[in-house]
Amino acid sequence: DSIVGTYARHGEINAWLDAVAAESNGLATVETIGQTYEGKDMKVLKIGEDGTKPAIWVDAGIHAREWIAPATLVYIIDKFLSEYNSRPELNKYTWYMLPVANPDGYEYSHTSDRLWRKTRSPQSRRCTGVDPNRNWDSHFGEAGTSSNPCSNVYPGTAPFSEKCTQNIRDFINDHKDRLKMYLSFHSYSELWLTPWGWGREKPSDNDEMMRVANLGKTAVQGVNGKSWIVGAPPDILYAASGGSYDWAKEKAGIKYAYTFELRPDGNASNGFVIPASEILPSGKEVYAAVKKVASELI
Ligand code: 0X9
Ligand code: ZN
Repeated sequence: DSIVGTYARHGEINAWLDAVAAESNGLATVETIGQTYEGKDMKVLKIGEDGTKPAIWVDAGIHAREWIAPATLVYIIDKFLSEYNSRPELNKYTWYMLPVANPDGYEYSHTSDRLWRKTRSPQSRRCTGVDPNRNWDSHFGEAGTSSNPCSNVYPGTAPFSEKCTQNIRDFINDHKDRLKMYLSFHSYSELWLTPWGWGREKPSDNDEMMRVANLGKTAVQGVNGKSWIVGAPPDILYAASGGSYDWAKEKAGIKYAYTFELRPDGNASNGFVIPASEILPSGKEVYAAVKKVASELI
């Protein structure tokens, strides 16, 4: 039975990726891009032929407690597998999907602490974990971080101190010539975050970043009426350095790099914990947006 629409465990998601790839008649394959600190396999689903087409990367679950993000990406993968061959905006790309980018933290949020955010590598005698969305080599350790290893925004001792960010970095670097877009799913607040996260400076192609983001926002709105806010983190949320999408654009040279903050909206208190009945509506609106923006990249 399918895990689509459920908050599945990491092992269930990995097993499901293997199963859907095996049943896909060669459309999809699984690549293990490495292991985590605790030895868990990080599995990427590749959809479409590898090595020729332009490519798009999508990850979810960099933050452990943001369960709607992996669940939304699982929904999207399921839709892709049935619609990829018939939709030109999908099949002109090869897609690389990583539903759980921080498996150690994700499992810990299931077994021990529902609101765990970070990785699970020991950092001091008392405290565990690095914020994997502060651990990338883009303005490392600047705004929105803390040097206290017990903090939820502790960036680590150096960029890419964490196995999970290293593995993603290495895969992306191996494919960066073909990667046109980098998407990262977080929660919550219903935001479409444009570069840069680290400060108020804007990229030279900011108008194009905003054009595509606003098309995505409109696509989201068309499904369930949700009105996402589009903008750069320092303008609409808070500045945060060492983030994955900033690295993807600045260092890997992937032009279109966005972070989504999924359901619920920013008025929710403890919006990390939302009912599983939100997964399908979230999946539908985000799938519509991903399809729309994929047709718009130049
Ligand atoms: O703080 C974060 O990492 C993200 N918000 S969350 O509530 N999901 O933790 C925002 C990240 C925006 N990206 C960068 N600032 N690089
Ligand atoms: Zn997050």
